[in-house]
Amino acid sequence: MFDICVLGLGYIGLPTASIFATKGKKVLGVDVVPHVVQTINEGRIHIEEPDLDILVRAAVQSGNLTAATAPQPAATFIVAVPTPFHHGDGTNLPDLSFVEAATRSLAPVVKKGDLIILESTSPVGTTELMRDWLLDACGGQFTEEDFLFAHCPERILPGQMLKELVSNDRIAGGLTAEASEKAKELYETFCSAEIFTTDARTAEMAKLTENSYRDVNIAFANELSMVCDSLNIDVWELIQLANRHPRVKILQPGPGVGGHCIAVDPWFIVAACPDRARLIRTAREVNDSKPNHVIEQVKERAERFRKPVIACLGLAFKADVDDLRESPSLHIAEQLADLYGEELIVCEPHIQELPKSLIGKAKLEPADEAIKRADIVLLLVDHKPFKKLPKRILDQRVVIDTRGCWK
Ligand code: SAJ
Repeated sequence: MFDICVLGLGYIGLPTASIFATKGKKVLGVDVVPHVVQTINEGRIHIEEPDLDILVRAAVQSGNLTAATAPQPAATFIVAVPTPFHHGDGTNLPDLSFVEAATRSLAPVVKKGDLIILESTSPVGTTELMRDWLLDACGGQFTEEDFLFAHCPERILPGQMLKELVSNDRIAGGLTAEASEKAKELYETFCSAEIFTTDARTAEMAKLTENSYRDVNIAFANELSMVCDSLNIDVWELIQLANRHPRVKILQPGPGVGGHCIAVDPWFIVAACPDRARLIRTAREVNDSKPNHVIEQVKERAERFRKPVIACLGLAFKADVDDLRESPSLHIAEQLADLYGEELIVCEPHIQELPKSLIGKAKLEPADEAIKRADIVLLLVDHKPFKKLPKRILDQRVVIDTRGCWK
């Protein structure tokens, strides 16, 4: 029997399963995609994250981590599957189908006393739903006293996951006090920071609150940047000066907010309390409106060229990662490709091939070469290599720097 069975071997499940394995736990990692399972069993990885390859190889070589497409009996089950949203009528609604499927898939293997943990970021009440789904799938064989359920959200920052996995404080929110304690003990295996116990609903809301807090604060910066464009004020200088106040700490504007967390999780609060979560909804709308603002800026500056050559620097959703999913920069590049066709050059040091959506519509080139040919240089991601470019190569170019990278 396994100590831990982790369902979902993505950005959260894979590092979590691997770190438990390197701490001596017998871990089964489960993913519904056979290719993912095969890759991991070969000691390799299917996603990019600094040093994750080393951790997974060590975990697999130790014999403590194996992957499979279906769960097997274990003392603890950790569900770390995606919780996206689907577009509802004027709002966005959580899609819990992956959590439900993963939970129901446990029915053939669970036994009395098992600890079942939800790690996926989820709307308030999801841990209770998991309990109901599992009991239902078990067909009356068990009661709720037979299992321990807890929500233990992750907080790790893409790009620094392995460090943060160990050093970030965590929250363990059980449906019972015993479940919270058992979950806390489990994460103490590798977490060197504090683990706070609470109830499941508070833990669910805490995770949503953290990402909404950041979204609201980025929205403030993005709104300021749009206001400053109208008032002809340099927003970067403005923020730098305002932040000299001892109680002001404004975040940085950008081309929009991407990734799978900050642009998603606030909707779970809005969906639960649409009449009350007004600021959170507006922040989402402000951040989602930023890519169009950038496109309008480009259109305005491109008017004076007959056939403007535009270089887009960066496609990733943030600096120094290769993740293009849910990236406002990619969205902007796609829109510009439709507007300016072949004359669009994209530069992304973290990829070797153009993403599918840009194939045949734009060219992928190193930044220095692209800038040489460009009339307009649009900086979308503040990757380290872009920051290091010599300023003089931007002379005589129209520069739109959405990140304040070259200030
Ligand atoms: N961004 C700005 N301006 C800023 C900061 C960020 O425009 O001043 C943009 C980024 O460019 C990016 C987006 O926001 O498009 C999100 O980036 P991020 O680095 O703030 O966060 P993520 O999405 O990589 O990770 C977040 C983290 N949450 C918080 O910092 C509260 C991380 O700790 C969570 O674990 C992760 O979401 C998650 O999985 O929920």
